[in-house]
Amino acid sequence: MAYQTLNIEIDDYVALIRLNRPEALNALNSQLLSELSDALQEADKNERVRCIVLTGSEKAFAAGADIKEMADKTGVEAYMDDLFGDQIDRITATRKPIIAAVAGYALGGGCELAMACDFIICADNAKFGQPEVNLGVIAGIGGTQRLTRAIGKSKSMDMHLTGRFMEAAEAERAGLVSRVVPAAKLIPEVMAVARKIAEKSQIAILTAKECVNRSFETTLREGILFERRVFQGLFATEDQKEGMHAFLEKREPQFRDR
Ligand code: CO8
Repeated sequence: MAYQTLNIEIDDYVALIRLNRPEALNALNSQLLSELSDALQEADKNERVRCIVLTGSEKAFAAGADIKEMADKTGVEAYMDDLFGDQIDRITATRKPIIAAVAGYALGGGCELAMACDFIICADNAKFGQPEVNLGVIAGIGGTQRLTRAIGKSKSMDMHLTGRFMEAAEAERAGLVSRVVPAAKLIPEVMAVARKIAEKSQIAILTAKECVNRSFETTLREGILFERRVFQGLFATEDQKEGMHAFLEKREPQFRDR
């Protein structure tokens, strides 16, 4: 499908999705979010895709929700439209792994979108922030919840209440991002990580993602039980036999998603 606000390339079982509204620093409007949720659902169904990379431009991953589009909405319209609720739910329902490759600004909804991905690798010029308080609102697609889980209450409160920006080095120290790389190497480095993921047994990858995400939704006891059952279930796959026998035979595994 052709999209107006996204560019998509698929290569080596990795879909690289670029947000493409340079005139507004990739601000998230309803068209972009709707196209992105459609594109992710397509990628989930596409057998040529085993891992997804979501990125923006060198200057901005996304500078937040589109303020022009939202500015004059009434409270009733925001509520009745369930402003961005449905689209972000569809985005987070993606089953294949999504890596956010963040360069430049990831602000407001942009920071929240990056956090809705499975993990974030950022460039050394990245700047994260939840500056919605400066606009008289608060985060609206998970920022108060996901940022707090990622970096703890004190830093999350600091970000949400002051609206300050967090640079890449602090984001790595705080655990918001998994790695920081030089800006010029961001896409090649993230694509290499994505290709590594794409080489593994897909059932192991998909269930690992589901189990980690389950830890945010349930008690420790239930989460551990869920993981245990999934782990045990994987012994019914050919990929488990192949992975373990390849190790014992000192060769590379040939996973077949069975
Ligand atoms: N919405 C709409 N347009 C934007 C946005 C935005 N969020 N951010 C930048 N732009 C536009 C500017 O208006 C400007 O357009 P124009 O040239 O037509 O005037 C163009 O992008 C370039 O921006 P600047 O000239 O401002 O560029 P600078 O380099 O001077 O500054 C900044 C870059 C610091 C990123 C600055 O643009 C800025 O502060 N942007 C707004 C950041 C912000 O407040 N984000 C939060 C938005 S609210 C939000 O995200 C709510 C989340 C909850 C719902 C989420 C749903 C997706």
